[in-house]
Amino acid sequence: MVFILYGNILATHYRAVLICAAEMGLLDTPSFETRHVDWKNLWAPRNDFDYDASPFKRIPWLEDTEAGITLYESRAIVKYLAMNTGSSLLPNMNDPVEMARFEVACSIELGDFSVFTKPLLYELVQAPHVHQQPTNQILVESYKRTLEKTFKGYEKILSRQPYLAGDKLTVVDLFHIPNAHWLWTVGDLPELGDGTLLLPNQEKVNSDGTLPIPEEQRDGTLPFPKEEADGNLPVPQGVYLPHLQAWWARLIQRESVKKINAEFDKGLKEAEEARKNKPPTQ
Ligand SMILES: N[C@@H](CCC(=O)N[C@@H](CS)C(=O)NCC(=O)O)C(=O)O
Repeated sequence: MVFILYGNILATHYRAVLICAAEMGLLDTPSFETRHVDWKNLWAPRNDFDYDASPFKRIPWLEDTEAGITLYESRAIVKYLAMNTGSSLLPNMNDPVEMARFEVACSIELGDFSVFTKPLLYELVQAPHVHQQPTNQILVESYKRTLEKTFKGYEKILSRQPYLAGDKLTVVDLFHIPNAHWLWTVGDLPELGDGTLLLPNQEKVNSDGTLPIPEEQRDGTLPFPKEEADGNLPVPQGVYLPHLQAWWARLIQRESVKKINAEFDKGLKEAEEARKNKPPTQ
């Protein structure tokens, strides 16, 4: 069987599939190939685009040459690859409780996380740097405020279990990485930590990998940034969400994640060089 994945390393959804494929041990095997898609092919008004492969003219899409099918939608692609490879990154499909917990996690990833991080990334990165449009600060503030609430919910979940669907890593944890990583590296997701990859003090970690609940939170409340004297909420520097930050540190340090994120960093630098060297348009 050969899977051919079409995309571009700068595309967050393509990167999510690559990270999961790396975790499944598919990379650098004869069963897995990638094909670069230039943004021009997506954005230019061309009629020769293969809409059967990707009806919304977006990346990624996947061809399975053996089954003779083409799939789009990154999350569906990942689940398809995981089923085909018997990956442990999926729950046990015959266990209704495991499946339900996994579905809950998939639902919050899409409905509470990606739906806000994707447009936030657009406002902070793509609008100013790719489309030469001003960043809409009102939208930025509103996405960030909603994400603060999302991350407080994540903190509660992750204080009970090490991963979003339960005790083990699943694809849904990995789906978060591209958007979160890009925003975090540009400094706009302080909830994930200060960038120094704080790993929890090993002796303080519970045997199941979770962090103990700190003394001051035993009453079940979460510390919330207090209002500044001028009535504004402070920039959430040093936000104390230790279980969320430990989860993030665990994810970001996985070999597969480091490898694909390094390819992304390289792709970003190359794109920046190409932009600088482009002759100015008349
Ligand atoms: N829901 C889709 C979203 C795919 C998507 O938005 N891809 C972006 C790149 S990350 C794209 O192709 N953008 C080009 C465009 O919309 O013109 C998925 O999960 O695959």
